[in-house]
Amino acid sequence: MHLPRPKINRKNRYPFLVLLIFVGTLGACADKGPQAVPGDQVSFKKHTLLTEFIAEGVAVGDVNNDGLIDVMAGPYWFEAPDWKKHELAPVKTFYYDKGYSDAFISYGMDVNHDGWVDFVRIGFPGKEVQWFENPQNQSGHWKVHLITESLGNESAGFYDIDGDGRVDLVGSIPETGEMVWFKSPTDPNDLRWKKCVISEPNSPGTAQYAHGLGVGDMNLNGRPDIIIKEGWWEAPEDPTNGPWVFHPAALGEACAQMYAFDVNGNGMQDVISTSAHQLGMWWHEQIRDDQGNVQWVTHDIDDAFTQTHGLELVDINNDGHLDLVTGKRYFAHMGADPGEFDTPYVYWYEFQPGETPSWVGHEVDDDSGVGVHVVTQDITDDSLIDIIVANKKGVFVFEQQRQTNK
Ligand SMILES: [Ca+2]
Ligand SMILES: [Ca+2]
Ligand SMILES: [Ca+2]
Ligand SMILES: [Ca+2]
Repeated sequence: MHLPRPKINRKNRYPFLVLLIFVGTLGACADKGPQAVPGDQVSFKKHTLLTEFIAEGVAVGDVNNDGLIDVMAGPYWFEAPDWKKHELAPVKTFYYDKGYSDAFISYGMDVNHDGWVDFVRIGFPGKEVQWFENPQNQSGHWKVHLITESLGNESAGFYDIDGDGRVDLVGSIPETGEMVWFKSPTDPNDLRWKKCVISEPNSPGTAQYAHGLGVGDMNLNGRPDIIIKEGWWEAPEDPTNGPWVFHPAALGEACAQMYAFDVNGNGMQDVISTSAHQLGMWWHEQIRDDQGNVQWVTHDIDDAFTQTHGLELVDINNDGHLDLVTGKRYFAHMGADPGEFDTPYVYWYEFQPGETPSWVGHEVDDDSGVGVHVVTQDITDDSLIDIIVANKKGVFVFEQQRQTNK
């Protein structure tokens, strides 16, 4: 879900290599991996796993170790390929128009190193984060382990901060105003998630309901920095050595996930974000003067729908350019946000690089939307990126398919 992002546009760096690979791909067998296609040749087959509101976050992983990737959301896991529903925790009733669930951004990883994927679940913002231990095909509810009693920022999430190949947890402690990361356990005999400080106390972006958080390499030194709309913390060589240095930056309005990405290919990272509850998708252009002073200029990407509370940056059509996946967080504030009653779209935006970069919007679905995040990963073993969401409409898999021009 959050693999390290390419630092700069590879096409600009290695034009001949890319051309050779592209030509080679055209002449190679189809099973060598997905080919680059224009966005209008991409479509998605909708799988409805559930039409009840149980969660606004979702995770994937091979729960029963049969080689097929399954889906986990709220109190259930859904068994591929027919998405049979299994309880992993007691089921509670939530109402889409009256409140929230207890299952927000989620992630599938083998926490205890026993070879079985576990389910890590952020609860309501500012509340607990837990991991549910996969019972290795035994029946019954999964054993629950507490990671932290409190984690704030509505886009807290899962990123590999220390580069050990295992994803860690990033978010805030609202009570102290600290941005922190929790190192995921590396020793099966010590399953604590060690808290490491990123910020000084009373820092921006750390409130219970703070909006906007991302992890990306802002200064292109190969380390994952922490981005909020008020600026970014520069990762030190040893990320356990906090607090990290903060660089103030005006990175726009309240938003969801944030991504460092050199949108205009000039060797300086820009930042992409989408409004959590209002209207707007933006890229914030980094501009430096001769003295090295940095300014940020915000550009609109699209304004097709509101409540874009989940955003992913991923190459959907395999053309080497990272695209955007988002949608409406249906009924995010139970009817109080602008456009709450509008069509709950899921969209992907095909990136068109250049001096004036732009994105072409493609509709994925018009009756679901996203939760507080959106998962983009191939879960059907055809190397094509699928889209997985859980929100107030239910739980859905959008399986990528390709049309070929014949
Ligand atoms: Ca499976
Ligand atoms: Ca496990
Ligand atoms: Ca740039
Ligand atoms: Ca692309």
